[in-house]
Amino acid sequence: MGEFKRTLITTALPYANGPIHIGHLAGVYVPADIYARYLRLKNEDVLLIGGSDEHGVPITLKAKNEGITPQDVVDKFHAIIKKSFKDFGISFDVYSRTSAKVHHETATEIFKKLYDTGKLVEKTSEQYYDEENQQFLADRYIIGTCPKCGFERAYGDQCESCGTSLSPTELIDPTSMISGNQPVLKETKHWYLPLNEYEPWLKEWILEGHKEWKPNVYGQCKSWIDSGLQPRAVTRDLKWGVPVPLEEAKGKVLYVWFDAPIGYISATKELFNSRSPSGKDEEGLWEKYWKDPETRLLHFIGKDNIVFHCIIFPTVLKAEGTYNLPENVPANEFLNLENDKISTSRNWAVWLHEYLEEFPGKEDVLKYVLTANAPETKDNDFTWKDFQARNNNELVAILGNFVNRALVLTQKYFDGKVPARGELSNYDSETLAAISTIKSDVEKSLSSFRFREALKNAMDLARLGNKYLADEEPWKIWKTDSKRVETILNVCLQITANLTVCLEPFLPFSMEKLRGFLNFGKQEWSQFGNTNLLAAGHQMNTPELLFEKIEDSVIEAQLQKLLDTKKANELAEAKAKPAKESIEFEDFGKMDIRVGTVLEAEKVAKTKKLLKLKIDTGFDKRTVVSGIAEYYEPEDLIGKQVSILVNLEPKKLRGIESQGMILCAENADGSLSIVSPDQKIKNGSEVK
Ligand code: B3M
Ligand code: ZN
Repeated sequence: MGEFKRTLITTALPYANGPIHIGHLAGVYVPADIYARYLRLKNEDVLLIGGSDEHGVPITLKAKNEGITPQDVVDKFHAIIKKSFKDFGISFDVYSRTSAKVHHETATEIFKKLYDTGKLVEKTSEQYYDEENQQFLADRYIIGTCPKCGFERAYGDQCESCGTSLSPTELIDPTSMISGNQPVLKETKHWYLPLNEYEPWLKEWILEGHKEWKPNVYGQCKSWIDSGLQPRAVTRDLKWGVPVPLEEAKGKVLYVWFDAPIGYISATKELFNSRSPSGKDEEGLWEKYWKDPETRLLHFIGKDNIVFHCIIFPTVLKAEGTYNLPENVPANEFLNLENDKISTSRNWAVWLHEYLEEFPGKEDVLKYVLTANAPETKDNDFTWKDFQARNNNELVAILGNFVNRALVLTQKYFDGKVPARGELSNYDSETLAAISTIKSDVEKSLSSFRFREALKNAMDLARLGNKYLADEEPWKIWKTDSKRVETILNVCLQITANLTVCLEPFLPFSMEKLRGFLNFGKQEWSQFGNTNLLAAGHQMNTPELLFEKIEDSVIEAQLQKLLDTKKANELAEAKAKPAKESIEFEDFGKMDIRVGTVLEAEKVAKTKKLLKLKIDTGFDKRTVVSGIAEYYEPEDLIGKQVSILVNLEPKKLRGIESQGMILCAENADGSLSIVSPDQKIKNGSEVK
């Protein structure tokens, strides 16, 4: 590694407003984990840092929609995310969160230092303000008509229909999503990071100094810098976030993209606090990882985060003055799912916590597929068919098959004891020598963050073993030349032992299992290439299968699940539109809808959906059969006021005459919610 003594690996902090999906994994966490495990095997000093990003407008919007607090939202998802990472085996040294106290302190401190040393610029501008709720509106809180394409529900920062970036003042007919009113422009003061002043430095540091960065990363930086940098506000008029530590900034918080990357620093502090017996990192050990120039800083991120990690955060660190800058930012492109963009809101994803439940013990299979098909240089597609094929044709047929045959034959011929090698043929020697070649291939790929290629190179070791075994066919000569079989199996077992080192960063659960079969401890990377890892006479354990085939039915069930999602989305979309044609007022007037109170409620026998209700309509008491049994307990309905269509032709349902209909709203998932007046009202009152 040359000039560096240690490596600090950070992984993008996922927003705690949804669970983790395969796109996150393929883009960030799987490659970062492989890299961290690899360095650890090489005995290098390395930390893998992660945490949840718990601020920002999407989280406040979600909280508002669900009628809970932002803290509730992030508590829920932080727990789900943290657990799924742990179960999946992402080997974080720490997984923190940005609502933590240490983070608020750290972000505050860095802002203060920039402010105190005059690195920030103060500016007053006009921004949209909601007078009813007395608050400034974040860009995402404003919707209106897109000036470019005419889409009526464009957001203040972007039109999701045509993709144009917008500023809220460009929207036609802007509306506050909080009150539904038209917002007014009002002056507000914010603090800006003058990126423009850092342009010459950024040019030199990135465009001259980091030509080795991946072309997709370098290219994005270049186009940003070339199009001219503007000052960026680092504060916002919002309640949820890290409060701006200035008297004159009451009610303002730090911009989420200012505080989130600082989360990497806070998490490092949290790690060393927790490692100290006193609970406080008195020696300031964390600083070694952030400020010592002999530490190499790497940010693993997805492509949508490039500008923040390559331009904005480094500028913050540079302005602060005492921190290291990233050495590399190996950002990935996007992973699609079955030819469609992964989307949390449309539920178009393979969710990690669901995968772990549905495919127990198959963590490594997903890691393998996501690495083999990683979106390193361009967007890529995850398909369940490819998942199955890679499992069955590669993990089972190549790796599992080779290892299993080597181990089973050794059990059969030598009771599981490693046989000694006799004289080597040319082919034997070449095969053993190839192990070292493969090692240097894997190292070369990993050192330039080419994980797909590294995995392919690593799998070449299993291919090598498979071919060797198939060529030598020891089972054919066992009766005539058992000495030769000893040598062949010894070679196979040395390859197997080398596989446990070579594939450890990629398939950690499976390699642990394999070491169990071999009765063999975990080795350092330096042992990779050693052709005498297993001594003659070493007793191994009874092997089991390392991987198992995935049947068509399992894949079909996953495809069906996605199909169901598609259908549900289409249904929801269809329902969101004003579907029916317009009617005359008289048509509406024909319906006699009244407020009534439920007097009695009971399940209709032998049905799942039906409830029999007795309703007081103010002028009579009548029976109505309603299909709401899946959503309401009979006893909860008694005394509830409902809207009832009283002049509907009576109809017999399951032998009971239903005299009218209870009005319900239907949710996107088909569940029903009774429409009732929002205050007590006289029975018989007309709904109109
Ligand atoms: N939470 C955005 C994202 O998940 C953001 C990353 C923060 S990294 C400091 O894409
Ligand atoms: Zn548009």
